[in-house]
Amino acid sequence: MISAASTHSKALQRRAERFFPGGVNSPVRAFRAVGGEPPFVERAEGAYLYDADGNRYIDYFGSWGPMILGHAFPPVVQAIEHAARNSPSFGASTAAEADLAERIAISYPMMEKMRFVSSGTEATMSAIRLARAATGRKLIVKFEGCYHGHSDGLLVKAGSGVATFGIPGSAGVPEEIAGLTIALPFNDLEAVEAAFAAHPGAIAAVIVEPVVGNAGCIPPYTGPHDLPEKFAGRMPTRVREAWEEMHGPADFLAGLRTLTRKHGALLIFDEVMTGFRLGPGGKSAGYDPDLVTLGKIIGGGLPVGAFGGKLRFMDLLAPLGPVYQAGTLSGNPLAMAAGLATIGYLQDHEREVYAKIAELAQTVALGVSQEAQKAGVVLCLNQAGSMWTWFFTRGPVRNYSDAAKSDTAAFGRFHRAMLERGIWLPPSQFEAAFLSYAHTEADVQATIASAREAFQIVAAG
Ligand code: KE4
Repeated sequence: MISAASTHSKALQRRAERFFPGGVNSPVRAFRAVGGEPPFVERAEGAYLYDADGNRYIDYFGSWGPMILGHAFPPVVQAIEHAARNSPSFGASTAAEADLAERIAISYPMMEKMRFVSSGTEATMSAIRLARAATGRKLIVKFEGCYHGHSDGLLVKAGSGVATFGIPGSAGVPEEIAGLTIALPFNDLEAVEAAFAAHPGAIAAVIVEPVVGNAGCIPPYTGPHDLPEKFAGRMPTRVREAWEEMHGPADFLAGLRTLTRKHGALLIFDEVMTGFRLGPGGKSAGYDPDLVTLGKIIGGGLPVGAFGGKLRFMDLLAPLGPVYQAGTLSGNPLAMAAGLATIGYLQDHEREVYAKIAELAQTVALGVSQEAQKAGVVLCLNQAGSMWTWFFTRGPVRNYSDAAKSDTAAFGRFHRAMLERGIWLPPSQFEAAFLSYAHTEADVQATIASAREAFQIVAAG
C-alpha cells in the first residue's frame, strides 16, 4: 500500500503552493475533486508513473490523452533528442511542419489546410474566430459538459475543470461574451433545432466533442436506424418522437451535420481528445465537419494544437485573408518531431495498436464494473474505444445533467483507495480514463483486483 501523498510529495506540494495557486499549473491536478494531496511525478515509463518517493502507479490518464503509446516511447524520445540538438525553436518555417501535416491530412482529409498552435485552447479559440469571419455571424452553440479549453467564449457551462468545481462558466468572463454562446444538452437534436429557430441567421458555428470526454465519457447517439438525412431537419417534433420511439434516437452527429448545413452554420468537431485516440481519423470520418481541432496526441506529449478544414475557410487566415491568428511557438520543431514520431507509429501500426488498446480498455472497464456490481456499488460505464468513465450513478449517462447525478464523494473514496493501491485514475468523476499501448493484461488484472478491495471501502461509506 502507498500512503496517500508520501512525505516527499507532501514537501513538494508545500513548496509548490508558494509559487502556484493551489500548487498547480492546471486546476484538476490539485486533486480537489477527490480529496487528499497529489503525488509528485518524478519520471514515467511505459504504463507507469513513479512519484518523488519512488512509488509506482499504473497510469490511467496518460497526461490527459497524449501518451497513447506509453511514456518515454523510444521513437518519440529519440525524435525529440534529435530535434533538440538542432535548437528547440527557430520562429521560422521548417519542413517538419508539413511532414506532420501530411500525416494528419491522411487521417483527416477534410482538413484541406491546417495551422498548428500550442494548445487545444488556441485551436478552438481560433476555429471559432474563423467561423465568425466566414459567416459574419456572432453566436456559437456548444454543449453542456463539453470543454473546449479556457477561452472566454467557451467557458460557458464548460465540463472539465469547471464542472469538477461545479462552477457554471467562470468568474472574469464578461456576460457580453458569455451571452454569445448557447450551451445546450448533448445528444439533444431538438434543442439544436430550437436554437436555430430562435436565432435565425445568427449562429456562426456549432462546436462539439464528437465523443464527450470532459464530463466523463459520453458517446453520441448513433441510432441503430439513423434518421434519413433528407428528413433530419424537416420532421415535425411529434413525428420525430414517434420515429425515435420506434427506431431509437437519431444519429446525433449526423443530425448536427444536417442542421448546420441547413442553417448555414459551420460544424466544428473538437477532436483535441478523440483525435487519433478513437482511431486515426477520430470521429470525423463520415461526418465531414467544416473545421476540426486537434491537440494532445498529435504532439506526442509536447505542447501542440491544430485547427483545419475546408480551403474556403482556412484561406481567410492571415497572411492570405483578414482573420488574424499567430503564435511564437506554433509549429515548434520539437513538438513536430514528437508528433510525427507518434502519428507515424500509430498510422504504420494502426490495426495492432488500436485493436490492443480497445480490447484492454474493454477488459479493465468491464472487469471493474463487475467488481462494483459484486460489492453492491452503483456504477454506470460509458466507453468509446480506449477512453471510458465509471460514473457513480445508475445511468444511463447521455448528457451532462445525467453525469452530474453521480455520487462524487463515492468516486473520491474509490479514487483514493485505488491510488493507495498504485492505480492512478483521473482525479475527477468528470474526466475520461485512458490506457496506452504499453499497458499489459497483467496491469489490467492488477487494476481489477485493486478495484475489488476499493469497492469494499466505497460500499462501507
Ligand atoms: P488544452 O488547452 O488544455 O491543450 O486543450 C483544451 C481542450 C480542448 N478540447 C478538448 C476536447 C479537451 O479535452 C481539452 C483539454 N482537456 C483537459 C482534460 N479534460 C486538459 C486537462 C487540464 O485541463 O489540465
